Amino acid sequence: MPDGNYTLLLPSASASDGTGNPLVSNVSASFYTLCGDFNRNRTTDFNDLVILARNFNQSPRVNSLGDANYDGITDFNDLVILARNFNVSLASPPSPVFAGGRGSGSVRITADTLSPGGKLAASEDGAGKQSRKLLA
Ligand SMILES: [Ca+2]
Ligand SMILES: [Ca+2]
Repeated sequence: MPDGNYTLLLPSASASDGTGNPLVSNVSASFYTLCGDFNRNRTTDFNDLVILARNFNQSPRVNSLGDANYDGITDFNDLVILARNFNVSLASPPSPVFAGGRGSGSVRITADTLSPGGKLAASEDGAGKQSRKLLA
């Protein structure tokens, strides 16, 4: 997986539990990959090199202990990976947007939000802020 920001988007209608109940709402999870970023601060720098050096030629090791290639050993191969990616920073991603655009999920309207003869207008702006207005 190339270095970068990723977002997993799971629309509520696309998954259900064992009895067929759909998800209550859309689910999203953001993550990133940056080879050599052992302390997970989105930058490969001297601090990552120190982590690698402290764990050099040791096993078993995990990524947070300098194992950049996930083979369980922190060694020269991991140092090469860090060196190739040294002093690289990865900016935080923008907010995730579902394929249908913001607001494509459902808006729950309950009886107590409506008055007899009233009409409820629900909307969402481009930044994801929801608003509801009772129309007379
Ligand atoms: Ca780092
Ligand atoms: Ca390794």
